[in-house]
Amino acid sequence: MNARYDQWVDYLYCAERQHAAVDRLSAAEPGLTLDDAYEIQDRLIARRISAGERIVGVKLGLTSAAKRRDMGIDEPIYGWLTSGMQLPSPASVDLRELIHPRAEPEIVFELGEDLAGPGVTPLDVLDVTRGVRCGLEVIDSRYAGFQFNLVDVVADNTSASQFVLGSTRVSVSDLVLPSLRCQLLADGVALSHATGAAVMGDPAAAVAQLANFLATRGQRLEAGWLVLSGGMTSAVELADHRDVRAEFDALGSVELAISR
Ligand code: OOG
Ligand code: MG
Repeated sequence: MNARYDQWVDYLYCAERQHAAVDRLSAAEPGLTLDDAYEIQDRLIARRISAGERIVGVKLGLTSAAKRRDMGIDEPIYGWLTSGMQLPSPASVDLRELIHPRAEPEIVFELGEDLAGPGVTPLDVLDVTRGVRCGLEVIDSRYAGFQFNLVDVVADNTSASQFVLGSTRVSVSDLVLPSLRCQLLADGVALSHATGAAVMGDPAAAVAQLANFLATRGQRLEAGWLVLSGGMTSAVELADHRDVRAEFDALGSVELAISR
């Protein structure tokens, strides 16, 4: 299997570098398991690290009903964030360097201490959180038609492409995360809105589940890392717009300009 893992890593790495969509892994290899997919994901990130990037955090995916409905997958997933994915603010993305990008608003945790499962609770997450920011994640599935199953999307590092953070960091003691409101706008027009509760009832619960899941794979969240807790609303296709903006209660706003 090891040689085949590396073959799939090459396949997905090249698709990203060449911004060319590829067929789903599961079409060619229907026997791949979720464990295989996380192994491919780990090796994909190892490839980026040997090319000079470093891990800056973790992203959760499919933590809201809107995202699960849109993507047709009913369980949360996670992937890795690397230094090369973080955009300086004000951010802009160039459509010519991506495949079919979309953006989604997220609540982002900045961890002040390590956090290792099992048994991590939402309160433990709040205890180690240095602060929370708003963010926009740009996802860009490497699969044709932005269509995939659970195993495909996990192997593809959960469609991670780029992200940008808002400039305001707020202490968790000054926030009630489930009631934090956010609105997603494109070209100044409001598209959708949600509260933090859209993320598994409480984004801190989603992060706790992540820490516990990482523990089953011998991994932990580390001090200084960012955690993107998952898209709160449906994602918006960037090709249709000139800019996308997310406005949050208490956390300010974050914006992405789109060039082509
Ligand atoms: C999968 C990644 C989902 C989120 O926040 O739910 C994700 C996808 O939609 O392509 O990042
Ligand atoms: Mg996301």
